[in-house]
Amino acid sequence: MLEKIKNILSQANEELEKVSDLAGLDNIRVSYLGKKGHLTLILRTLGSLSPEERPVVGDSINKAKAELEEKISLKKETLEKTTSKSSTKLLDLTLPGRTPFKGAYHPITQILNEICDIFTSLGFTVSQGPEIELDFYNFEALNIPAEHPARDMQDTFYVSDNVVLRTHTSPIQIRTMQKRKPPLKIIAPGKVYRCDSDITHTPMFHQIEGLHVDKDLSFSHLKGLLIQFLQKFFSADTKVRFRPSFFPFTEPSAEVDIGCMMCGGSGCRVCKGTGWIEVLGAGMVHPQVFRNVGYDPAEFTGYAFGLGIERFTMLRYGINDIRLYYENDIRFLEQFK
Ligand code: FA5
Repeated sequence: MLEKIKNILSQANEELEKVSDLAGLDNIRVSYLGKKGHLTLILRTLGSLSPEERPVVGDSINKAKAELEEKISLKKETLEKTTSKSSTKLLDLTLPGRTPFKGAYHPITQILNEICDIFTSLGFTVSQGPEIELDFYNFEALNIPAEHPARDMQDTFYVSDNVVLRTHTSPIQIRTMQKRKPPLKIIAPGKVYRCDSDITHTPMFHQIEGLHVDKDLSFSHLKGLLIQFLQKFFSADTKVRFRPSFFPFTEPSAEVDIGCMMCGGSGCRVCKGTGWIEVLGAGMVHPQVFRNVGYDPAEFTGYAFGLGIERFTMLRYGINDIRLYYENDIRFLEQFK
């Protein structure tokens, strides 16, 4: 019996020498150490041996099993190393590449760019200004002195007594006019902040300001421009109306509405039954604003307007909750690729 165990072991060693892949190695393991393997079967015959032979043969089988297990595990390590090296060599360069993940602009950025493109095609250039703004530019120079009730129109985040997070993009009008002489024709896109939050208002949102200053500009220039812009952005048959309104920095002032595209003007939830949706504020630059920046209101006239990008994006895509833009839910954002 001991001789038989010796022969099985030397046979296994020979096979281990020759084996060159992991599948072959596993076959050797199963044929010697598996349930029906050579060594296992001998172990099962122990019962038929005499009490004197049993411990000797048992010990020999256990040693043979341990020796074989160790050799198999060493061989496995060697084969794993060479297999991983050869798989690098076998890299198939003809396989198609992995498609890279493609990002996209946020819907707000897409609409902001689209609106900027429309105005730049109409001769406007882009101006920018700081988001943390002095009270002077955000309010005073725009004809909104301290304690004036118009300050309540916008709920302001104060950084200090004299410094605010800008509540609108109108301060960029002042900064630009201080730096440049007319004629000027600018748009000013950017983030603005108000202490405001519900399904149509967020504490941070985006506006685009427009300002055109020259000699002999009138309200009809403003009307013509905004009708052209709104029909280009929404559709050529969009109805536009101007409603008298109030802004301290424009006189006269107007709010501009478009015919509701959801109900075609018959009245629905979106337009609150009126058939109209307010989309922007506008007016002729107030003479006091010109004086505040050193322009002569007898020589120059100008018009200005301001619109909210979130509102335009909601109308374009039929979105009914503004907060969706800022939840960073990839399932929502991916629809705008
Ligand atoms: C203004 O901010 C004026 N500066 C616009 C202006 C410029 C008028 C130049 C005249 C001349 P108003 O407060 O209405 O106006 O805001 C403009 C637009 O911003 C609104 O029509 C609305 O679409 C958007 N808006 C206002 N508050 C929020 C908010 N909390 N979240 C999202 N959008 C808002």
